[in-house]
Amino acid sequence: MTRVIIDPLNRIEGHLSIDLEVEQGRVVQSRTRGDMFRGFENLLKGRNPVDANMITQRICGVCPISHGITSSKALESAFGIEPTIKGTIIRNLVLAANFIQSHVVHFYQLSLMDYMDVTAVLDYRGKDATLLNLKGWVEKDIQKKKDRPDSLTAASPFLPRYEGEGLYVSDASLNLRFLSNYLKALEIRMKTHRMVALFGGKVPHAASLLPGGVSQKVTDDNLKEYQSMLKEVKSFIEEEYLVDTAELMKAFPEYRNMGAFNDFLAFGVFEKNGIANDNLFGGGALYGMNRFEKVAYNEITEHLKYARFEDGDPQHPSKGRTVPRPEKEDAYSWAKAPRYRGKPMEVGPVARLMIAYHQNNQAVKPAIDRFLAMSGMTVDSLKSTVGRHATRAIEASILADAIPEWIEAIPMGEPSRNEYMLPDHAEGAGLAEAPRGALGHWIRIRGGVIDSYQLVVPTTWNVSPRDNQGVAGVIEQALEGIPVKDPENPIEPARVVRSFDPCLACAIHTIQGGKEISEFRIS
Ligand code: NFE
Ligand code: MG
Repeated sequence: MTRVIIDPLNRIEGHLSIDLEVEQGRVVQSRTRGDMFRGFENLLKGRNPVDANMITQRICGVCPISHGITSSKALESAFGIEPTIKGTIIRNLVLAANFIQSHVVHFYQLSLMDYMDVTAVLDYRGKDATLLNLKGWVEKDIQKKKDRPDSLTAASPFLPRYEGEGLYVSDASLNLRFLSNYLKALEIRMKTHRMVALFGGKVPHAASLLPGGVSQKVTDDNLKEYQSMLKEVKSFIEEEYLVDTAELMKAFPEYRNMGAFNDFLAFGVFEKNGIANDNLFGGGALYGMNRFEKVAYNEITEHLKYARFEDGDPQHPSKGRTVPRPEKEDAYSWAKAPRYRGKPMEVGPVARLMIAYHQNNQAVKPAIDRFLAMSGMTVDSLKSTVGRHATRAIEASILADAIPEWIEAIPMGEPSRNEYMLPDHAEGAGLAEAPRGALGHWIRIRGGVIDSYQLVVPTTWNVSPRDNQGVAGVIEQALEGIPVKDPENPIEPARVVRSFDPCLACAIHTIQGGKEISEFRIS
């Protein structure tokens, strides 16, 4: 048996390590360890309930909009109010731009380096100024490392990397296409951030999201600017992002059967034309593409046996507690283990798209079918390591298509926000989706302040440790059985884990305070 530890797994959000036992070249056991303790659920206690809106966004810089909207929903449900239609559509515009931003950066900046060969640029003989620029820089940086072997890196962040025979794309033109789009994606990310800021007030943490709707005005100017950036973003998605993920699926056929999971959960998101309960992506629990049910929200629990928190029976989040126990025996992760009807469930773009496919959702299924026809893939292949990347591109294209309809439906003369009154005693739940999957916030208000605030976040579902029955989490199960050809260069598990787009900042959302580690003086 060989023990393979990837610690930390880089190019993800937050701190995660992967601990594998490998026998005869295959993973026989895996553990995902969330390695940091934070504390947001606890620091919300005793505060004005509306603070949750701003504080939960600070859990993460990648999906703050989802936290801002989901906490607004939790507060609305506690306050007994609804958001306005106009406010709901504006939230959709902000959230859709944030989804596209998150998906694009995940594929191009965080994942593609597992597949493309950046050194292919050294053989580039064409005239594209950006590629020539990149080539010059890579050459210079590699030379610098040769001249000064003590320098830490050459051509970072592209190198160093896992090495081995045939690990990376060998086709020169595909490598150049990937590389050029890696650079273009940085521009697209900037544009999508601007789209968020137009109606969110700023990025990454939006100021305009409030219970009852939004505080931002809709004007001809901000609408036009948003629409013009959307046009550029949409052509990038259609001409580059969809094609690149299809090419990835073709180039790495072994990954079309690797890292799959079969049970899916989604809470639903993007109210069509701002109408409550009529979502572009519907919610549900789907088992193996055939058994489907509406989500029974009381069936969500969090297990604590292997998490670094005080033990207790599995609890629904409305009754959940977050009491850190760093030294607890057998505990190996700061992530709790969420379960639905006692089972681990994959959340995220694959879950949303598989549920839509199963429901024959006419706003979503045609886009999936178009991708399958263009790429020659099957729907099952989307539930895989390379397929997960494609589902994000498909989702981005669906959003880019849906946004103009929502804009048409904005009731311009109506208010963006309904008023609210702070209740003394109340409970509420906010249920929506973040780029990485189903997101829930549960609040209890006592004496006008927050008595309890619990979040169950997408990555917590996917990266969960074992539950009280010893059943492994989604990523842990997805890793079991996969090959690891070279334990010194464990690229297969890294690819599988990154395909889930984990964000440990979100998953643990709980700050270790008070301990001085070292002192720095900056002069
Ligand atoms: Ni920090 Fe997040 C998303 C949330 S986590 S990125 O998407 O909620 O899984
Ligand atoms: Mg939590």
